[in-house]
Amino acid sequence: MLKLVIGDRNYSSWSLRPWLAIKQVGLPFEEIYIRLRDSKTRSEIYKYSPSGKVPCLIDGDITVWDSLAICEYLAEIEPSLWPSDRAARAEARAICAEMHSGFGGFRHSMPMEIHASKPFDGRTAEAAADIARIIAIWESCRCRFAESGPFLFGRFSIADAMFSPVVWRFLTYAVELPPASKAWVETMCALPAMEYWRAGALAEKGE
Ligand SMILES: N[C@@H](CCC(=O)N[C@@H](CS)C(=O)NCC(=O)O)C(=O)O
Repeated sequence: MLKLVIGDRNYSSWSLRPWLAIKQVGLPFEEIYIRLRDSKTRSEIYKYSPSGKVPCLIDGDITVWDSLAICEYLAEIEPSLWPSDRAARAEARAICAEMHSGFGGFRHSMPMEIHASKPFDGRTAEAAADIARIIAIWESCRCRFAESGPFLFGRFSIADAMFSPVVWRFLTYAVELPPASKAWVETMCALPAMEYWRAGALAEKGE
């Protein structure tokens, strides 16, 4: 049985990505939850993850850390996690890599905080430029793949998983969206797995 080590649902945007991918393809897995920002966090994470960070996937004697590497591993088990068309797959990989390595201004000044409503916070010039680029990516995908389904490349893929924390951030910081992007955000919010994650984040607040 696969084991996925994750952090807080409210804050751990990196954990959400592979967690959503694994839920969407319905692979059975055991979830190991580690509370972040606690005196034991570091030692607990190092029991599983050599990088000292979550998420981390354990499959028998194989350990995979880092969200994108975990998603790639899941796609080896379940290839439908990437678009089947080579050009679409290349583009999906490119935007996932861009998400994984970029948008530092946005990620730094507008962190994932599902509990919160902060409509006026976080809009540095760098964050605004990142937001514009993210919306351009979503609009471009939705324009071209709308006929194949409601996700970025039609059916659900790792691209949706990699951008899933941005959904919560845009709601927290009340980012306005053009219609196609708004529809994609609504599709994502309606996924039972996303609802489950959000409910878990809200429950953490009461702990
Ligand atoms: N590049 C990594 C980033 C992972 C990361 O930064 N994880 C944070 C939580 S979201 C973490 O484990 N922090 C350790 C800590 O809070 O002690 C990935 O994609 O998985």
